[in-house]
Amino acid sequence: MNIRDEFDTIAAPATPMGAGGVGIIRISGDKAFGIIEKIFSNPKFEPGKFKHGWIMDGEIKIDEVVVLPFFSPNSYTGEDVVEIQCHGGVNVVKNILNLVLKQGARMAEKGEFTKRAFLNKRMDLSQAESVADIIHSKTSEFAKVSMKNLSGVLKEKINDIRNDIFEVLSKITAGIDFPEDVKEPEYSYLIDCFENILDKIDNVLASAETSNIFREGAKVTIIGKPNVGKSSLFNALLNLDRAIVTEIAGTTRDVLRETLDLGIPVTLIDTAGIRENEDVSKVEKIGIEYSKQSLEEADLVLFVYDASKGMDDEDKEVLQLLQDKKYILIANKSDIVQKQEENAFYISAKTGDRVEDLRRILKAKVCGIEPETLDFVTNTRQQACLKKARNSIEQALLASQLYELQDLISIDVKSAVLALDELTGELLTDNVLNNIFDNFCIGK
Ligand SMILES: Nc1nc2c(ncn2[C@@H]2O[C@H](COP(=O)(O)OP(=O)(O)OP(=O)(O)O)[C@@H](O)[C@H]2O)c(=O)[nH]1
Ligand SMILES: [Mg+2]
Repeated sequence: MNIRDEFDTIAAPATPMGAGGVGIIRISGDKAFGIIEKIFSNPKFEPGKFKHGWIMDGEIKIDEVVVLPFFSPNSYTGEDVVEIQCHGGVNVVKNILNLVLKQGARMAEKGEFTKRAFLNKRMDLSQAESVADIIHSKTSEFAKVSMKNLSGVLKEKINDIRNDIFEVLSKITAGIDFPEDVKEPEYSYLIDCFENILDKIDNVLASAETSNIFREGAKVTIIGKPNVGKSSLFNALLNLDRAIVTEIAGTTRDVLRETLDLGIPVTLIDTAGIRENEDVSKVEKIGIEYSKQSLEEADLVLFVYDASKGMDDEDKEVLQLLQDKKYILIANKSDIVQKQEENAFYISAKTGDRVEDLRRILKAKVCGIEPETLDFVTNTRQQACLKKARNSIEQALLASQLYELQDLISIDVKSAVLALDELTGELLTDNVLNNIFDNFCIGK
């Protein structure tokens, strides 16, 4: 995708191509009104008023439509925009789009409408990126928090940090440029400022892991020795009879994966019971190997043992495999035990007792913080920019503690500003920009 200096007029279907109630074709650019006037039966437009009429190919009626005019700069892209709402059939949309292209529009590339919105300063880059997040979000909660980004929550936080950095930078620069008139700022003042800024950056970065899990989802693997009720728990959490459950040890052989929507998309993984003894068949052995492999990719492990039998040496051997993993210790079959130990989470996969509690705990463990309390998200690109800014400010802080020349300190402070400008899109290369908008779909 190229960034064009002079924007030509672009068009694309804004709704997915398929049969539907309505189809929308969006046109943006200087020629948007010129084009619609040539193909529409009722072409006198006023701001805020939609028009009803026919799309015409010469004398031939193509479709009965409603046209929505948006006059620059009050539109999504900031340019003149026209939206044609037609009947939602693939061929109707195609026919109208072809007419629009024939009149001089060019087919839009992926994300080009949003890119124009960004280049025309209708939104900053964090907002434009949240548009892609909203489109691609796997859960409704992620869509909600992305919407907060779109309304500018992250943008405000970053601007606030940037202003703080800029203020220090101005004071240092004034001292350097006008040594006779302006005293250079005290080092103790600089140290305070930098510490303050680091706190603010850390605050934004604190939600990074949660943001990533929100976006990518998390993998939760159920592990334990045979017959403890892993597959029963898998089914109970999913509320679905998905895995085979029997009283025979070694029932599950393959790794089973299902999506569990907890607000964050969780991939729940059921595995073969792990045991190391002579009479394990070839097939079961392979299953056990898979179980161990799927441990490696797990963000969180549900370690299950049979509470009615207590934790024995075989359970402990499996537990050994979890040394560096985040896990929850689950004592299953609570319906047939008398006494409960304190350090495990008692549950009955069979009766469903405490399954709902487990879902809640699981979500909290995976997220780190309650996703409902999240009021913005960051993506890995933004996190990288923030970390770059953080490093520079940390350098500046160190240098200030060592009373280094303020001229030198200002170099780090400037790089921090640049890193934040890269985040918001003030400073961007074509490559970065194209990468971002390639994640969009046509028509957005
Ligand atoms: N009483 C009771 N029985 C349970 C519970 N959960 C599972 N069971 C029984 O325990 C047996 C084994 O259950 P599974 O879910 O197949 O156990 P698993 O850990 O997947 O076993 P493998 O796949 O062989 O490793 C079955 O007979 C289940 O009905 C429970 O909470 N209470
Ligand atoms: Mg099983």
